[in-house]
Amino acid sequence: MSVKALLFLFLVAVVVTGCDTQSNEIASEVVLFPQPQELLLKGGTLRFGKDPTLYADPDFEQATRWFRHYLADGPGWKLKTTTEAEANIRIDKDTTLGAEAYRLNISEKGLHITARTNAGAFYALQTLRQLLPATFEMQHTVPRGAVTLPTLEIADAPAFSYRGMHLDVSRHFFPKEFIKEYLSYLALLKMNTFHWHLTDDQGWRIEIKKYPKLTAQGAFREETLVGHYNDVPRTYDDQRYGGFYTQEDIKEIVAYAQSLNIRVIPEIEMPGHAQAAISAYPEVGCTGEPVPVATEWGIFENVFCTKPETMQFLKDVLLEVMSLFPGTYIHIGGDEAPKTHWKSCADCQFRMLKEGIASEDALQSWFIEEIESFVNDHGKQIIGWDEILEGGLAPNATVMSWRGVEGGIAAAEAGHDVIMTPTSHMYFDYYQDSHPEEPLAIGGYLPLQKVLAFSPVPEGLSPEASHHILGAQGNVWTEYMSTSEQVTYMIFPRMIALSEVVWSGSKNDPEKAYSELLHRLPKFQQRLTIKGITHYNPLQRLDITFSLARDTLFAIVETPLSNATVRYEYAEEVQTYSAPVPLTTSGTFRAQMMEGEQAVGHAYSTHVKIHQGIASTLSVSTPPHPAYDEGGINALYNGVLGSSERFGDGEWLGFWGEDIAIAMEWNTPIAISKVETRFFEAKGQWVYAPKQVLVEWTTAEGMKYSKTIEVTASDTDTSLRNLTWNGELPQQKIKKLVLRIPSYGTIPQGAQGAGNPAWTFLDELVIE
Ligand code: TNX
Repeated sequence: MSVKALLFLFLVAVVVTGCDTQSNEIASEVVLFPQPQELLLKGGTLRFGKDPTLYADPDFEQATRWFRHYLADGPGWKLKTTTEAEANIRIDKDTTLGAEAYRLNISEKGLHITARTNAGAFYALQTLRQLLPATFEMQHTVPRGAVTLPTLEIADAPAFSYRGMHLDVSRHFFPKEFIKEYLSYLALLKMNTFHWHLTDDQGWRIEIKKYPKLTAQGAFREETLVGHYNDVPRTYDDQRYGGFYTQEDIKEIVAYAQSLNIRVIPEIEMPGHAQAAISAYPEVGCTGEPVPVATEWGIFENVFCTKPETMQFLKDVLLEVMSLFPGTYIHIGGDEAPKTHWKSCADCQFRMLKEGIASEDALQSWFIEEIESFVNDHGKQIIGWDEILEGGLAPNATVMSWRGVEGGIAAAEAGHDVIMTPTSHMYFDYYQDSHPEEPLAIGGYLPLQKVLAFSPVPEGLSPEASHHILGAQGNVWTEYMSTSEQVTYMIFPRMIALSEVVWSGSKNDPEKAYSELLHRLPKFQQRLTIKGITHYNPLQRLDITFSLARDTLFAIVETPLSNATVRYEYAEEVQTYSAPVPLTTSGTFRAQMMEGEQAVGHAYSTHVKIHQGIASTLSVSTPPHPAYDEGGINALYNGVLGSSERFGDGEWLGFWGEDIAIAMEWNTPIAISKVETRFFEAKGQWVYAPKQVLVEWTTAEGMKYSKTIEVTASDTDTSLRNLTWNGELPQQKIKKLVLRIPSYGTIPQGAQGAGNPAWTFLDELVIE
């Protein structure tokens, strides 16, 4: 641990009073999110009174305006401007500081902030905001009395220049008021970029004056899928749904974002995810056939054509978009564009012939480059999803690496700027807890801890390439979030962890950082609660792992805070958890957090299956992919099956595109009556089960046999496929069993992720 970190730990342990003379609010610690780079508590206090006075450098007018409103709206204080000598709060310019850096010095005499830019001054004020009581977030009808602040020195600056949050408003539409709310959350956590996903197959949400039907028609769908995409059969709600932002709305939001030092990056998806636009103007597609605005999720073959008229249409759209968004970046999508229509389209084929383009993938590159040069000519830069790397990257493009970090690495090494948003760590539409009552989500599993452990700069990247990693972003795809409450539930507290990664920096010891974050979290939760923001509470979660020690299986229950009590039920006994529980018979292990006799949070239950595989020595030819290896190979023979809703929990292991061989050996040969395992199948997330598995076995006498077994559909779960082999094994005792599991291969055309390698997810190898 560094000296700085030690000092910090010591300092946060010092309790400082933050009490209100009027209401005698209880003392609290200095807790800041994201954590500042340097914080030194001086041990004294400053009474910070009603109607404080301010002197600020005129360049910080915007930041101080925000603060004036904050004090007027919350505690009901007037912030009066005065002379440098008299002011309680002074904000001075220091040209030696970094662009977004600031210093905050609270002494017995007053507050002194220094910054180089308005952004730095604004972040200093966000820090001050978090030092003030959380109740200041509420409107006070009677102005609040003075508060006491700790004397301290903070020197702070962000680790990354790109600190982003995304929001998909196409799959579900969120009104302008909520977008502003969302922006205010970003500001509180010193995030500086809002990636606004404005168009997709399920709705076009930005008014374009030249093409009014884009919103008049393209912003509304006839109905929406109910439940999960994987449900069989799919059902729909029979409700017309939609909405859009007028250009006036957009201007208002952009101006509001600017007042919070947030740049807004609009995303206009092309050439794929374009069905809503094509429904409004069928002629911009390849076939000219009318199509409806999509009513379910997925990828669709109706993509923008490459004919001259469509290219002109897109440029016209972009012209209006560029005039509305003053920032440098325009996101043009570029992901998941099936080339089916391009292959049979005379216009696209003619374009290929004329321009000497060899394949449809290369045609996509041509398309992106054409759009890029148009955008560049207007003084702006494009960002695209990492698919834009395929077939050659547009010369000045910034890449958003989402399918993993590999695309980001390749782009950074080729000298392009990169923003890291891998599904494994940055997809806030994935589940965040494993209890069965968690609200329906797209799938996957991304607990808070994993977000906090993310390191935007991949290990081993050269220093030059590392400079191209601008930062990271949390993605909020809203297929399964129809209300703003669902959105806030999914982003809080994961966005807090993200802010710690991109502002405070990657964590050297993620486990320790997580435990510290949990201890600090209640202070922030209080602020969320006061603001009426729905959020997930990780302090009530249980983390249950099943682990082998000396051939015995143990259930280990961990609670976020060490003093929590857990009651468990297993083999018909109910007990208070005090140490790992040995599991000797198959059955259900249930656990529940308790406060006295009161159950807290949710009940967790796991079915444990004691089988012969547990006592084997198991090895795997290829390690699981680091993004999905939480349980380690232990997960394959620890008596516990993974969830049928969430691949990526501690029990599922993910392999990306590789064939896998798993060997199990027994010191004392055993008789086997059944071999069973399960594969996850979530095609929308590129997870495919293999079609067949080869089983090889060696008898005690050293004879070798093999057999190919078909993988079959599960009767109970559409997201699972089974491998079951029973009743056929010879009577001999077996000492070694090998399962050769081929990857499904390349994802077929027309499916989500087409052309990419499929993932294989498997949980337990049950040997009976
Ligand atoms: C993939 S991320 C998509 C989105 C989906 C998302 C769901 C990306 C570039 N494309 O269209 O909403 O997965 O997690």
